[in-house]
Amino acid sequence: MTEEQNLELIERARKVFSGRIDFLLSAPSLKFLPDPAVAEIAFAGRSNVGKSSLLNAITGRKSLARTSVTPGRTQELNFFDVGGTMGELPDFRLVDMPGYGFAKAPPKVVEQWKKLVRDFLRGRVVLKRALVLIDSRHGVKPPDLEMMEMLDGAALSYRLVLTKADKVKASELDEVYAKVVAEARKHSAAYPEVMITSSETGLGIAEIRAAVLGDAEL
Ligand SMILES: Nc1nc2c(ncn2[C@@H]2O[C@H](COP(=O)(O)OP(=O)(O)OP(=O)(O)O)[C@@H](O)[C@H]2O)c(=O)[nH]1
Ligand SMILES: [Mg+2]
Repeated sequence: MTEEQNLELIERARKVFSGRIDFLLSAPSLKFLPDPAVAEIAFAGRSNVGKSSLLNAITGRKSLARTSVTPGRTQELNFFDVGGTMGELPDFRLVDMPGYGFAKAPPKVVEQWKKLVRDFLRGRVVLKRALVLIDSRHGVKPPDLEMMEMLDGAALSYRLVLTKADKVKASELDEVYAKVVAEARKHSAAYPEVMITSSETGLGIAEIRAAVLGDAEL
């Protein structure tokens, strides 16, 4: 993509995400999923990594997706319609998912979330991409690797996105970024480019918005 095309996509994404966005439904299990009618982009990552916050930052709405300081806030698959006019199908959908790797929830509940997320990611035909969020303070952890390997196996391509970049010093960020880029190279379904974001400061949000729109239009 040329610089000009990239700027054009960023501008178009700004417009799309400042238009209609509506919460559609919350699916506690696969039988409650909406009809697979339009493209979907899913937000995955460990509990508390900032999935719901990133979704809010991308859509420019403070509390569209519910966030919390307590890990385990999002417990269902939450669907958001982006674009489209009233009474018509949206242009595409964003899916906010429960986090993985949360040790404090009862094991049965953790197992249930894990199954829901896996089955969705593996079997959803309209899913174009997953975003796998990685905390800038922690880098790639074993549960992230497990998720990445699962996505490689399912051949669902994904973008690695560093979150909470505002929480670390520039030198630390450089270091974790280099490590995550090196990890991305080892995974067949991972994008080689790693994105850096902060939902707090807005860093990288315009770029990820453009990436999401580009992915949804594939
Ligand atoms: N400083 C800072 N804090 C953030 C950022 N993104 C999220 N947070 C905080 O991190 C906490 C968790 O954010 P959520 O968006 O709820 O995380 P989640 O990944 O959706 O969590 P679960 O739904 O529990 O899996 C909240 O207190 C957010 O305010 C960020 O970019 N910078
Ligand atoms: Mg959440």
